[in-house]
Amino acid sequence: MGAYDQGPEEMKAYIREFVSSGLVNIIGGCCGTTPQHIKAMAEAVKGMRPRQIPERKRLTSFSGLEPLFMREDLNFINIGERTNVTGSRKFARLIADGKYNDALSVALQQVENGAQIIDVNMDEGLLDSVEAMKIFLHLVMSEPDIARVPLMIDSSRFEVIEAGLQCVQGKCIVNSISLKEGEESFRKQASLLRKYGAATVVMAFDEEGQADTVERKVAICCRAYKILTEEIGFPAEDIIFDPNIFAIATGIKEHDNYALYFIEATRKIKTLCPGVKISGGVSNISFSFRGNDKVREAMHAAFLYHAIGAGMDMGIVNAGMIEVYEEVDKELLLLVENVLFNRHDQATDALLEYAARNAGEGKSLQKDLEWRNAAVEERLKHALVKGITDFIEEDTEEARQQFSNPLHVIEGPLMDGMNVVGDLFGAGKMFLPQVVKSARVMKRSVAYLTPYIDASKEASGGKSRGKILLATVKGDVHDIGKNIVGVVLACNNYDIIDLGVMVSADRILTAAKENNVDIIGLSGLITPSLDEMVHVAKEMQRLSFNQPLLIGGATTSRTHTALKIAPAYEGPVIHVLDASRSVGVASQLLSEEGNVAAQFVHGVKVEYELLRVQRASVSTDKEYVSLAFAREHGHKTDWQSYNPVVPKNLGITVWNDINISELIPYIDWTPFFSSWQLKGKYPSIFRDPFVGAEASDLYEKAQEMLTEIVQKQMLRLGAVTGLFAANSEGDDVVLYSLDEREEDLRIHFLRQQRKRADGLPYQCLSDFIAPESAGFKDYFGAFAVTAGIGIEPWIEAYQASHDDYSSIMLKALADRLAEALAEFLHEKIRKQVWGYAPDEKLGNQALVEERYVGIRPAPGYPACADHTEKDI
Ligand code: THG
Repeated sequence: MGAYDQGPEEMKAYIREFVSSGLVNIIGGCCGTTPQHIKAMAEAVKGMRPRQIPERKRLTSFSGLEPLFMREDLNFINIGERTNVTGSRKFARLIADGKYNDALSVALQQVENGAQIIDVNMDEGLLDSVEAMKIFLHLVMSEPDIARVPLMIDSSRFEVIEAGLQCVQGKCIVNSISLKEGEESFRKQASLLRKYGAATVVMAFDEEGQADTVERKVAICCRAYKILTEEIGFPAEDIIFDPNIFAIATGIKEHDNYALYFIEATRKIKTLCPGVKISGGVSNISFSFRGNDKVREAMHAAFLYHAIGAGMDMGIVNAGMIEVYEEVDKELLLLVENVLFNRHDQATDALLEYAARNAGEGKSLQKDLEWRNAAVEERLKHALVKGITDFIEEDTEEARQQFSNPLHVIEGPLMDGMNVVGDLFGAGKMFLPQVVKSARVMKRSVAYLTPYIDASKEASGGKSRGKILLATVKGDVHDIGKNIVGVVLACNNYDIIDLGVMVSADRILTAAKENNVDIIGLSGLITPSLDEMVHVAKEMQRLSFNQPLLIGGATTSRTHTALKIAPAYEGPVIHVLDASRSVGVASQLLSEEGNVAAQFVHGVKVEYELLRVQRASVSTDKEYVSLAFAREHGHKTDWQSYNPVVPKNLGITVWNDINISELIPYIDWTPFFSSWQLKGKYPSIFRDPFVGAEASDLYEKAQEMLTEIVQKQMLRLGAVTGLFAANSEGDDVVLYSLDEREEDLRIHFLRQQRKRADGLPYQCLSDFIAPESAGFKDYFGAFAVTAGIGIEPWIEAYQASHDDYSSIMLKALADRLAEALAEFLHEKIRKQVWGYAPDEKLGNQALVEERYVGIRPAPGYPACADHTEKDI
């Protein structure tokens, strides 16, 4: 409470009111507090009880710049192991050479590859570990892309840990303390960590050394748990036990059960020590196979799979190299699990033999085709799951001859295959491009069967699970996401009525009525679509619709849906986060089972109501300043010291002779992957433990299609640029005619009005163009591009051959090419046409990062949010 402007008596009244409202825990005075004020505070609260702090379920939580909450239902947490001088030769060399900045990139790579925490270890004999820890952590803290994740300070020397604790912000994890030097030292260290507010790993060591049996692991952890929670007051959720992962398959018989013991101990500790988490150094397990990454990764994948099942919560891993359990070669997996579970005496030898055999090449072609020897049902299933179209017609024909009814081919092996795909996708083990490829196989097979089915006068296709109407709303032309949802739903046997893009509320609702649809789904990518969706919802209310309304697309959110769309319509309104959720949502909504649908709808209603209440309580009402005030406090440029470069060519240029092949180097690939719902940055996405393989495959297919686009001239480009003399006039920019004598056009920009900190300008793009009063003309450019001319016949052809994969691929590439064309032209303008940066030399990455001089704001985006200016 500020005391300057309040006398003690005034303050007393305030405090009484606040305290009785139950909102205040602690009272204190800041500026201007006098002893009288303090006395008044004491008197004000005399006889009052402190607020009862509500009981909250305590989650394990850590933080970097961002918090990391370990919810019960949360997946396993990856801790990056490579910033460890004993765990990575590369990192060790960089630190030894004092190349700390390069060493930082090791940390960044771990984060980009999915590490949610970074383990830092500087324990090396020749290193001043305290100093190295300090320098490195300080650098990490200044790198927000790394510092956003919590840190794990890894050292067996407590002074290194303490030095580290003094460098980090947020709540980190100490790795580790233990009972190896007895209880007294353990207590002392734990109490100190408590003061620093850190969580800690506790190794299963005691005065006798490392615990290597289940009994000792469990006993030591329980002993530590008792001391920590009962004596030190260390919160259970801040304790992470590490029951020791040791190398197996070492050839020493005593080591053969180490994996089993860890897993068993994990299970026991989790029940005996409520609230704690379990971690371990995963790569330790495979030390015997150093040099054979394939075997090591398989061991890690299998070990994690079973250890997580037993309750392991987190692990120190090489974040870029986690194999998916399901993806491990089955032969290898069996050998690995025989070793992990010590199933027989020859298990290690068998794995060693495999490792020797597979030291060199990957799979042979022959092996790739082995699946062709299986029964036809299996082949169909395999083709579906793997998305292979090569043999689909011949296999379908063979199946058709075997089955008494062609419909049974669909209802049998094809649906079985699609169910596998659906399950894997739903579980996050398969990714969108794979699903779309599977759908292509399905459609090709169904198309082959359809004439036979018609001939046998059966109803066509599987039994429909319901009719869903999809549309991109009026004002929006984006449809890649919506098409994907359509494909995913269609291969789950929903009938899809896709009205395309730019669809008015009226058309949507008329079509919904005519077709008697079960669900209406709206999609949108740009901000104005949100208002249009609200409008559709209102119309549904007015016209007494009752079907569920699904909301999806890049601009949409659960919060917006709950706050703005759902209140407009009494029927169910549900935000669908991405294509993988659409099937789950649709199947619950249309479930005929008991009250599944009613319960689901009720659940969403409650959730959205909660969101609305939360929003209302933390008033997010933004404060705005008046336009006059904002204008007065705009960005001030010293025009007298500015000398605009006169463009070499003023006026309009139509670009007719750009080749698509010239644009390829300008493609920004990251959004391409995100349009396929693969999350990650190009190129590190290729090393992503989850989507890496799929991303590589997708990229390869994209390259093939780009070659085809160039060779067959599938797409034509269109581009117009213009450079004009200009002056600003308030928030407007006036463009002059070519002779620069008269005003030709006026462009209107919006000025920031959201309240900013004192001294910060309320900017408008016009602030960056010289006003007439500067005494000279400034310049302004504009452009429009497309890379989609001639795309329609190709899309139609793909659709006709049931190839959604290629259809989506072509659209996604055309989108990237349009962006690349903008990038390409902007560079031409800077270097040649305007010519203010003739010597600029930037690679693609630097262009993506906008490291050039000048900006390229787009109408509809924050710098000039007004879409209506596009017409001008
Ligand atoms: N428990 C706890 N902390 C730990 C461990 C543990 N910290 C260190 C270690 N064990 C976990 N970290 C690693 C890091 C790397 C490797 C193994 C464990 C590793 N590195 C490759 C190798 O040695 O073959 C190096 C390859 C390279 O140089 O590129 O395997 O158990 N609490």
